[in-house]
Amino acid sequence: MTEILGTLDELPEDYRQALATQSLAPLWPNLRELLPAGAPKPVTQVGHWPYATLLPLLLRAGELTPVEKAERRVLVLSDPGRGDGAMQATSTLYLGMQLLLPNEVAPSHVHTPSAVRLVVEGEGGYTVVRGEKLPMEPGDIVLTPGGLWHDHGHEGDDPVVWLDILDLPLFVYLEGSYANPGPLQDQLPRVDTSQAEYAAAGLVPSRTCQQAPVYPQLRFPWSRTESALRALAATTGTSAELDYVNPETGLDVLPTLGLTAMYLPAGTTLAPPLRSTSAAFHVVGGAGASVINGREVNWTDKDTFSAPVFASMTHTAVTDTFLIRVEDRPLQQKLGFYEERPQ
Ligand code: 1HN
Repeated sequence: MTEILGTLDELPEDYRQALATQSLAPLWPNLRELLPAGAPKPVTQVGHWPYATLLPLLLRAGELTPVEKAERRVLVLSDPGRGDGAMQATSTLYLGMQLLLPNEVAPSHVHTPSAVRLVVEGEGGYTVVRGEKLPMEPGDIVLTPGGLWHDHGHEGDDPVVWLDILDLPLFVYLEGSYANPGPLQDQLPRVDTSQAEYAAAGLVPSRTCQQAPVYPQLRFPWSRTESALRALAATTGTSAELDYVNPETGLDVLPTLGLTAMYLPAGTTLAPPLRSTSAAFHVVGGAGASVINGREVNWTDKDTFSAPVFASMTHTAVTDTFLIRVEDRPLQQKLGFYEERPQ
């Protein structure tokens, strides 16, 4: 693969024209671009969205646009590598910061992409999925897998903000992205039953004939995640990472997206392997710095940052830090090409 391939401008103009009029194109001038040697050449660049600068702009959206006119009031975290206004943060990850004000309702709909809600701040918000009300508190993860109806509401007194993480770019690329609107769901007389059903790791409800639902747990409260991380770290005296999994199968919580909670005690540095996935990180709490492909990102509480595929990374916690990482690893593993390489 070292030989120089022919370029487009070596071809006679009349031939190029003839190809174009027949909707044809020569492969060889584009082959190296399509298949770079040894590793992909990502378009995605490192992104960093400090919450302190994002929040005032999001609150302004709350003044400018009522939720009725927005359906979802969101500022998209747009990949600097793709130019202004890209509706994605990486090749596969859509990230958006959503604002819901007290008493507002974001109407019910269902769509093909899957979503993760990571609650950033505010009390009293909730999401209803398949009729079940799921409370949203800071740090909580709430899933709305593709094909499940969902709407949001807010019973508290202050703005609620959460980070939406979707596999939307993938569905757009597949020409498979669409939604249907519907009436607000009737709410079941119970709130997030999964907290009782999966109260302890290794224990699941007994079932005789009935099969477990495909998505048995849609909410992962931060209080439980934090205590599990602290307990694990206490056994080793170092950092800890926990993957969010389906409690019935042990597999990733969504078909395309993998979620990991990370605890880095003050002073810890992590240097993970290079991974073939792009990634997004949200700072649930703490402060520190990451160096991603040579770029230093100084992050603090509630910031979000992103990394392209095969990025070299170190994360250093200045204060005790909790991060949530999202990757498209489950998708890549299904396609059979997920890879890790030493730094
Ligand atoms: C969506 O369904 C929500 O339900 C938020 O809150 C953001 C961005 C793109 C496509 C669907 C929501 C979204 C979205």
